[in-house]
Amino acid sequence: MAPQAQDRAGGSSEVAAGGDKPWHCYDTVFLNAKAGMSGVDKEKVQKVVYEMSKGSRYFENEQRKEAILQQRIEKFREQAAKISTTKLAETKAAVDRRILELEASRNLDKTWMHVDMDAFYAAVETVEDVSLSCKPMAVGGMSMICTANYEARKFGVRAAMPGFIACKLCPDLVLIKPNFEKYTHYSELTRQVFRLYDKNFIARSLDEAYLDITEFCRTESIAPAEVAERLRKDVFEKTKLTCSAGVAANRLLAKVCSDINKPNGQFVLESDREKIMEFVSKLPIRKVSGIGKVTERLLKDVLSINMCSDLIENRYLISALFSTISTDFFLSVGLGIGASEAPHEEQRKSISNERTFSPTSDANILGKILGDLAESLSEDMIKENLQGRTLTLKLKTSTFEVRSRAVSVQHFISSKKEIESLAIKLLKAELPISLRLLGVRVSQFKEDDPSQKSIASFLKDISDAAVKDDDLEHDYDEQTPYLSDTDRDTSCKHTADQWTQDDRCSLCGERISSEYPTLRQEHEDFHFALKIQQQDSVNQLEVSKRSIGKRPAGSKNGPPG
Ligand code: TTP
Ligand code: MG
Repeated sequence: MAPQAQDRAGGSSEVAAGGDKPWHCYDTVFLNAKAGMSGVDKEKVQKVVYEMSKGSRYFENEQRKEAILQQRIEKFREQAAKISTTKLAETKAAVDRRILELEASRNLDKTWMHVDMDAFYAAVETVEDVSLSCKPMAVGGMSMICTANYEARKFGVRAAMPGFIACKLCPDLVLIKPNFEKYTHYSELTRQVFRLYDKNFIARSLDEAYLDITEFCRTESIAPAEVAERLRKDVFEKTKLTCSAGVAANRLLAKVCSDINKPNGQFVLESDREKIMEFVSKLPIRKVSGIGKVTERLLKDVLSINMCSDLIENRYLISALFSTISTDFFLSVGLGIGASEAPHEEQRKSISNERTFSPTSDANILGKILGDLAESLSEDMIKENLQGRTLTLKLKTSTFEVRSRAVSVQHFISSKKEIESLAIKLLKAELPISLRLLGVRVSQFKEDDPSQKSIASFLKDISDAAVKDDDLEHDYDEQTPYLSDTDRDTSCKHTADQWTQDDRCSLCGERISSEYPTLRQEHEDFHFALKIQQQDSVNQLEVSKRSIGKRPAGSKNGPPG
């Protein structure tokens, strides 16, 4: 199937301006369709999402972000308008040379497979309770769901959507609390299979991995499509879970391919230059990992770049507008060359770690979280032999405002002590503050060339200096609000004693067992959801109550009476 055939809901650039349908202007991650959502009534979903979120802090934050993005688009437009034909002509020779270099680096001898589990968390829950198999179901809570099964996706329910909106879209939705231990266990089982095909496979998250199957195809004398069939069968036998696979000459394309025939399917893109060029000519830029909402909007709205091949058609303009490193990335995408093949692209620019938690302004708790983050970041850096000079602290306030604060030091750091002390200093300057997320990032590695600007820093340069929001830097995470890998593994690890001081909800007096700290978060989320829903009808309130009542066995707290 051609990638275009699967094109899903578009960004707000595609929607008409508000008018009597204000929801048309509200573009949020909840509207980005995932696999299994192509038949969804987008208009209906958009309206429900708009009606149920308007007035909330999340909604206000989305509007603020949209306004900032508009400003950036305008600045970018002005910048583009200033590019003279002389300037374009000047870039011509260098760009054409670069294209030749990139072409020369194209490697069609490798066969990469990207494997991605289908509706992973939901599928694991279903394996353990088959009665869920025919019901619309999502894993998560009233404030946020991690994923939904394909039955629920038909209603527009998707990952990162608040559970109370999902319940409105699909009143029979069953909500299951996440159990990360289970997902890690099943992930390990899938990895045991991956190892048989490529012992050096690259795990990207709990549910996806890249495998270099070149050697396997050669030694077993079988075609890539057959390897994909075999691997998917092996994964199923081991786990009773289905997965989808994409095969191509590089990782970038293999990832795009694994999504084409989801769920329980596969797509093989032949390692042939012409076939690849044809494929990218129909591939919307947003499908490429690394091109998020912001980059998409800049390229689409200002430069009318929609498909990956348009990046090549507009190569001189791109080169005049973007840094060398970003231009390289865009050209590689336009040529269907994996970033790893393009010289200089493999190098890692930063390493980070972040955690989401219940909003708190307790400086001791914030300090403790920073200590934990510094420790695991330091461990990762030591494992990867990285040392950096810049420490960035990311903060998300309880009102969803994202800020970042950075400090650069003379020497290179990697120890927990150094990271923690710099991060604490940055945090102290912000106190008092109520936060729901903290993150630490180290960059400016020893081997970095500071003259090379990343796309994020470029976009930052053209942005309003007064704007402190670092969302652009997290363009890749534009599927946010999202539990990053780190969050997924740790968000349930609040120690019970954080809550023992107060085991009654201050809002409704409900007793909350300190044995189940995550239930407290759920409970608080429920109040948050109720607050937003007060603007809606009583019926909607009933829907939420029914849904929260569907907690799995073992949950001790029901909805407040
Ligand atoms: P995905 O592979 O993006 O989604 P999925 O496996 O549930 O569905 P499919 O691949 O069939 O489209 O993510 C893998 C898991 O990561 C998912 O099961 C739950 C978790 N996750 C979150 O916690 N938050 C998110 O926003 C997303 C997208 C995923
Ligand atoms: Mg998946």
